[in-house]
Amino acid sequence: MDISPLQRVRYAYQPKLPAILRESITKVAPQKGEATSAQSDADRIKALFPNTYGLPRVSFLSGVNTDISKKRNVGVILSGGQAPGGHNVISGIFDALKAANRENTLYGFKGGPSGILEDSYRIIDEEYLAAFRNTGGFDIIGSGRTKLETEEQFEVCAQVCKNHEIDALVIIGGDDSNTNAAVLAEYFLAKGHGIQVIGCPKTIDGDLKNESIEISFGFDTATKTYSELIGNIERDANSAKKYWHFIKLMGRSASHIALECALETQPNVCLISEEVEAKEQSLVSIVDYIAKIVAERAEDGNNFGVALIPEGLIEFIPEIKVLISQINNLLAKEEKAFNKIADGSERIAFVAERLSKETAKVFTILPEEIQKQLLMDRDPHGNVQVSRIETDKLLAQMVEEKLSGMKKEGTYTGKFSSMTHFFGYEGRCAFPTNFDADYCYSLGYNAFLLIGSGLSGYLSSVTNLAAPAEEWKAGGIPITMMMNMEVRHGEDKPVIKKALVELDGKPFQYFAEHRDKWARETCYTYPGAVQYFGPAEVCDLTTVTLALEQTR
Ligand code: FBP
Repeated sequence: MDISPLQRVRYAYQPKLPAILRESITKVAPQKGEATSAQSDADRIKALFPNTYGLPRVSFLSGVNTDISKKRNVGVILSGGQAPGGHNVISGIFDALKAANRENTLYGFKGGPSGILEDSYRIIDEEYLAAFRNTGGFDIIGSGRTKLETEEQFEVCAQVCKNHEIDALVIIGGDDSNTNAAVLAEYFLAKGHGIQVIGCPKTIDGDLKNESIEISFGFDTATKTYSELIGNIERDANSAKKYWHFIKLMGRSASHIALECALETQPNVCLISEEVEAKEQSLVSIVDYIAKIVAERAEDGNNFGVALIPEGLIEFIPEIKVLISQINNLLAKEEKAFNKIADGSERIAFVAERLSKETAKVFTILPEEIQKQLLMDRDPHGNVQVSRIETDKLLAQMVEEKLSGMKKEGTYTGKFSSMTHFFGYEGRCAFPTNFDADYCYSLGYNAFLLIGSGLSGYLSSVTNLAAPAEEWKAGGIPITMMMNMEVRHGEDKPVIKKALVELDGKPFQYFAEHRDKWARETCYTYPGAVQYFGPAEVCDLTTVTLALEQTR
C-alpha cells in the first residue's frame, strides 16, 4: 500500500490510556456502584428489559481480576456513518484481548451489522491491524446501516457466534445501534445464549451523550476539520471583502457540530435548530435575521461574512415541518398519479394544488430547486431525506431576494454576493486527533475489560475528558439507563434518548452571549489544521463544548 508520510509516522503513535488502564490487565477490577434506572418511562423499560434493567454503574479500580485471563473470542461490528477513531477502538479491544490471553481471537464482521447476519468476517491479527492504527475511516472491516432488530436476526447472530465460539460482541455505533445492542444483550440473556454485548459510543453528530458519555467519538476530529476549513474561509472573506459564505454542516438533527464550529471560529451567523424550534421561528424570520446582519455589516463597509447552518435546520422550522409532513402524506396517497407526471414544474403544481391553503403558500415561496428537492426520493419509510436539501442555497437565495427588496425601500445600500458550501463527508474519515486516537483506544481497551468482567448490555464509558488522559476515569454504564419510550413509525419503542443542544447549557449560553458582537464586528478565529505533533496545549486539546460543559 502507498502511504503518506503522515500515515507512516502516525503508525508509531502510542495512544494514551487513563492511568488505571495502564496497570497490568489482571490488576484492574470492576467496582459496582448503585443500581441505575432509565432516562424516563422506568416501569416500561424495566418490563421490556427484565435482565438488563437497573444494573449498577461500573468503575475500574486497582484490584485482582484473574477471570480476565480466561480464553475468549470476541466479535466486533462497526455500525452506521464513519467517525474518526473507529480503527483505534478496534486496536484497543485487540491489545486488551491479547494482553489478557495470547490465545484470544478478534473477529471483525464486515460491512456493518449485515456482516454477522451473513457470517462475513475476517480475523483481525497484529499484522493486519498495524496498517490501520491511528488512521481515520472504517475500511478495516467496513460499516453499514443494516439494523439488528428482529428476533430472527438475533437468532442468526447467536448461531454465528456459537459457530465461531465467540463469547462477546462489541457494537461500535450511535444511538440507534446501541439501542439495538441493548435489545440484543437482553435477548441473549433471556435465551441463555451466554454471549455478552458491549456498545461503544460513536458518531460525529455528538448527539449520543449524558453525564457518563461526555462525548461520542469522532466529534472532536470532525469539528476540528470543519473548523479549520471555516477559519480558512473566514480569512479569505476578510481578505477579499466581497463574499458572504453560507456553510451547511453535517450533524443530522442536532446542532452540536454547528455550535462547536461557531465556538471555534466566531462566525457572523450560526443558526441553532433547537433554538429555531423553541422560538418557533419561521423561515421568513430566519431570512430577516440574516439579512439584518448583512445590512448592518454593510453599513460599516463590510460586505462580507460567514454563516453556519446545521444540516437538520429545515426539520425544525415549524411551517416546513408541516409542509414536509403534508407532502409525505400526499405522495404516499397519490403515488401512482404523481409518478405519471414528468419531473419538474408540473409535479410542483400537482403538489401545490393539493396542499392546505396555508402550507401551499409556504411551498410556493420556496425557490424551484428546493421545491424539487422536497419532492425527490423518499427514504424507505417514505420521508424526505432532509440532509439532501440544500438549505445553504435556499437561505443564500432568500437573503438575496430580501436584500433586493430592502434596497428598493432604501434600507440597504450594500453589495451582496454569496458562495455556498457543504462540509460533512470530509470530516468523517480524517486521521483522528490525538484526543480521538486516545479516547477511542481507551474505549476499546475498556470495552474488553467490561467483557472480562462478565458484563453485558453495557456501554464503554471513559470520563473526565477535559483533563489529561492519565486522569480519565474508566468504567461502564448499563445502556438501559439511557433509554426512554418514543414513538417510532407509529409504534412505542424503547430507544436511547437523542441528546440535542440544550439551550440552557453552557456552550449555547456562551454562544448566545457573544453572537451579536461576532455578527456586527469581524471577530473570526482561525483554528488552523489539526496538529498531531507538538505541545500538548495545541495537540491534545478537546472541544470548546466539552471544556465549557466541564467548567464548574
Ligand atoms: P451516524 O449517526 O450513523 O454516526 O451518521 C452520521 C452522519 O454523518 C450524519 O451526520 C449524516 O446526516 C449521515 O450520517 C449521512 O449518512 P450517509 O453516510 O448514509 O450519507
